[in-house]
Amino acid sequence: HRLPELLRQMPKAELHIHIEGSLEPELIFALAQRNGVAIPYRTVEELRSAYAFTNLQSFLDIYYAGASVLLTEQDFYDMAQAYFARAAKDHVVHTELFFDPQTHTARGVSMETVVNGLHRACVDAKAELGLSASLIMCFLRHLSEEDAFATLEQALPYRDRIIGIGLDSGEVGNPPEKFSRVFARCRELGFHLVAHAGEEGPPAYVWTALDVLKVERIDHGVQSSKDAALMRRLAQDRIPLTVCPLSNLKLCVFPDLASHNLRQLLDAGLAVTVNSDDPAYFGGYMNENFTQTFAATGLAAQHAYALARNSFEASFIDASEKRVFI
Ligand code: ES4
Ligand code: ZN
Repeated sequence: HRLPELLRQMPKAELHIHIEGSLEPELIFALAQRNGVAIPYRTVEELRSAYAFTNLQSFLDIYYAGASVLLTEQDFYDMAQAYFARAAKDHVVHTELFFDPQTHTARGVSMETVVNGLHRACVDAKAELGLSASLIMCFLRHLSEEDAFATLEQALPYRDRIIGIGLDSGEVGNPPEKFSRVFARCRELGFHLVAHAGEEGPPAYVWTALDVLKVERIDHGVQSSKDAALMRRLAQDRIPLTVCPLSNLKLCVFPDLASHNLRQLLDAGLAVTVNSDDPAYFGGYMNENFTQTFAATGLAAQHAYALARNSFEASFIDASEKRVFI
């Protein structure tokens, strides 16, 4: 059929992908063996069968355990390289990767190891796949703002390899304003700013991500449809939402894809994008997110064009280069 073919073939940017969430069970096992790290699963199938989530926290527990096999610069390179190869097949031509340094520095892996491995994979992706890729460092919101400040300090020697700062991990009980001081500092340093908000948390967290943290994009933001004034604000200011339909499905944010509010957000004039979030855990990369969501919600070709255009418009590509895509 023509619509799925359009969805698969159209060039697109992916703006919401946690690189640690692209670690497939096969690679987790290979790295565990390479590094002599013990994991509490005997087989790839046993690990995959543990991927039955009821909410965000039930996923995060397994996601952080999976990341524990990453030790060397080559591990980070291999993980990112596998993602880039897979994304290129889905006609992703630009991507902005989240990474969670605190997950690694807490285990004694240095910031240098993490950033060097990921950055080298970004450079090679451009040369070998024609895929442009940049890095967004996320603070873990279940940890303290003091811990985020220490992480920022460790990252400063690599600031020219990091385009932006994000906020992720368990949302409810950890509102954006918990990180107001460190985000103000990141803003002074000239980083782009984004934050997860309104994934499981209330519209109030989207408001404070915008007005206190002063982020340029909202990651997820699907709970915004519960607040009409917030919807008007997002539309008026064309604040991008990086929506992740299969993630929302697997974490039970919506009972099924047909109930997803992607169409409602688009129809309200919001700058919505479609993304994969943690594709190894949520059962699909970019094209699966597009084809399954379009099939379930009855979106059409004009929505596909809008979503692709939005993904480039919402990206942190330089304005001069952006014109090539839009
Ligand atoms: C995440 Cl789906 C999601 N939400 C919040 N934080 C995350 N980190 C990785 N995936
Ligand atoms: Zn996310």
